[in-house]
Amino acid sequence: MTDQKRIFSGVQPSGNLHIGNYLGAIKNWVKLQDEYKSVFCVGDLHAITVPQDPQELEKKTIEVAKIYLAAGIDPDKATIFVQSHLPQHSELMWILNTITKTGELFKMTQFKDKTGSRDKTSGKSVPAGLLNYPVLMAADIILHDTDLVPVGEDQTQHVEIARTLAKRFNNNFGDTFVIPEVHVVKEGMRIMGLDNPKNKMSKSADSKYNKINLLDSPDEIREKIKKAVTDSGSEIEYSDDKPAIKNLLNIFALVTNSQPINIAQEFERKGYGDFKESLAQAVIEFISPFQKTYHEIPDADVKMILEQGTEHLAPKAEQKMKEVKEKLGFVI
Ligand code: AQP
Repeated sequence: MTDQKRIFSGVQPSGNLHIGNYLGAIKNWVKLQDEYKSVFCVGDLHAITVPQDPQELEKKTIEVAKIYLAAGIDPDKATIFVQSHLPQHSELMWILNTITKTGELFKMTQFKDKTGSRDKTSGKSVPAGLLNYPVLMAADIILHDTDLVPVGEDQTQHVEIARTLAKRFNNNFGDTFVIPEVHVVKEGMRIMGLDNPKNKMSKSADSKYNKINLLDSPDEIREKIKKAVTDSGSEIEYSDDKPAIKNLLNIFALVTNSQPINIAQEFERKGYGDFKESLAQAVIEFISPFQKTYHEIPDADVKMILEQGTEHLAPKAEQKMKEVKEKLGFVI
């Protein structure tokens, strides 16, 4: 099917994947792989925008790919690869850097969040890679002629930059790139931190009580949900006035395939204790089959699938870069 649309997305191996990554992104990919030509990367180049332990990074890279497979990404339908295995990502990023305005990057919410406590005014302690992260993400997306980018709601701003840069390159040098669209599932929304419903659940959060990892044991899950912050009062209500309970209800609904309002009604007359116990049970039941599959997949199989993914994508990526260089006037 030559006119099948393409999707591209990825996760950075920058820590333990959590249910926010799954519910906001990976779950959606599993559905979309039947409908679209799908490419999913493990974003190791993105991960090093903040310091990583090299041994951990290697381990996490395989772990993330294994999580994709355990979650249901089928290598017969979708291509999985490691970002750094295709040098064209970094090469295109440099070229896109030259048509990106620094002002466009300084206003990115993720950049502001990740540099919040650092010395932004002089930029002394802010790695340039953190600022240029969206340019690399734009290169990832447009290198593969992506039509749709399925991401969590927190990443929509970055897809917008990818659109801007693809359009700008096309305007300056002639039609080269497909203009990608963002694809966000409403239900996946933004899963917030268990320790603070104002910030999203995040791999790099300081506290382990921020997130439920996909590979957490049942005891860890129970402990984290027990410690999750709640709102003032004791009512279980699905309301913006109760952001902590709203977040827990969203998670409950997503893992049980139901509506948050219905769950709130079910627990109307019960206390936080009962609610949290039931939520922990629901999360454990949701995660257990995934974990069983995960532990059955050998690392060697993952490595082979990643190698095949790179081989599959390389010829088209090389061709695209040749076109880009010709348009720029590079001697080929
Ligand atoms: N809390 C979240 N709720 C819904 N979706 C989320 N995603 C991340 N956090 C949530 C989605 O997961 C995909 C992969 O994210 P990423 O690894 O590229 O980086 P991220 O968005 O920066 O995720 P983290 O967990 O916060 O990682 P760190 O802490 O390393 O930066 C994306 O589609 C994202 O939308």
